[in-house]
Amino acid sequence: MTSKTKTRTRTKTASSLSKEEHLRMYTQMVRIRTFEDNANQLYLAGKMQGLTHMYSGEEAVAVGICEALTDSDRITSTHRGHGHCVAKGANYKEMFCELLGKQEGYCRGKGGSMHIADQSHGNLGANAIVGGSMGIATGSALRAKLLGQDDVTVCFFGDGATAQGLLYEVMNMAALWKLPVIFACENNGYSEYTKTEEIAAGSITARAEAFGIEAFQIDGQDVLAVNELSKKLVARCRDGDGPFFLELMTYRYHGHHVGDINREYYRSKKEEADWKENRDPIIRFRSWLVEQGIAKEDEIEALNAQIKQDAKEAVAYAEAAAYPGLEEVDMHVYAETDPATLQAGK
Ligand SMILES: Cc1ncc(C[n+]2csc(CCOP(=O)(O)OP(=O)(O)O)c2C)c(N)n1
Repeated sequence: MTSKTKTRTRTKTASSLSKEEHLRMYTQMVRIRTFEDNANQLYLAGKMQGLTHMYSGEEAVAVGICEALTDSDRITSTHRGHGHCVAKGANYKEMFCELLGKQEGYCRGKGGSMHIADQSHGNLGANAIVGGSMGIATGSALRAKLLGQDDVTVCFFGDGATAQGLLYEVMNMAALWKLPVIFACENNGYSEYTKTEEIAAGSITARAEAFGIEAFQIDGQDVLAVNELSKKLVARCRDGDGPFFLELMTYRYHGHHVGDINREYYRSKKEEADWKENRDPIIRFRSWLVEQGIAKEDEIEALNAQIKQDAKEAVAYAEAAAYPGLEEVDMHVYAETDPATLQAGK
């Protein structure tokens, strides 16, 4: 049965969350932006190996969804994964150590930006393969169902990843088996250097509806709207009512990756300025918090300053931290096996 796409925009009424919950959402969004600013500086200073894909501009998506989850719930992430990692509860120190290839990083420095994982908070990992985590997320949801556990898995991916056949295999299984998984498509308008409408025919939500999956399109720059809807869908997943599909309309401020500087051949400066000036998720939420009398400007400035300081200290810590020893080269790469057992075919 096909359900109609529901478009969600938040009404400007007061939210039912506590001051603490509101400020936590604000803090988490600023922590993502600040992490990214520092990661960009590390890259530009030649201190970070490899590339990184910035999440700035998309913070309300990761935070709105992850604030609806607990540590027992799982997420899978993408090549643009810093935002998901921070939003799911990761620490700056282990994250910066990971980006710089240091032993104290979440993956002992071997994953870097595009393979960062934080199992302690249920982040099953970023993935450099576009769409590559869709099977992992659906498998995680199948595990929960088979074991009778009530955790939910959120699968983050970009609009470009809807071109991957795997999505259609896993949506079919998830729908047939009523798995507790939420497919969260971050539609930032581009797949590398190509506009979404040039690579994706028809409607993105209709793809999920074809499998009988309830699908929603939502303003991904409105953290409260994303959080409100996510909480409802997570609760319904726990009740066996999953899966669901979300298309979150958002925008990335930087280039596709940190090296993508001259972008005018595929998108205009005017367009970038419009999103930054008029639709920024942090500025919007900050203004709303002040307007509603939930926080004062000086309180917000103090939070911003604290986050900046935390990042500065974590970067200094990571820069001074040790690299893994040579003896770690094949650690966590090969499974421990007993040759005698293997030979016996057991
Ligand atoms: C299987 C695969 N094909 C191609 C690439 C190269 N690639 C990296 S990111 C990207 C675009 C992804 O676009 P989207 O899914 O919309 O995510 P966004 O970068 O916009 O967040 C491509 C094609 C890849 N990493 N993996």
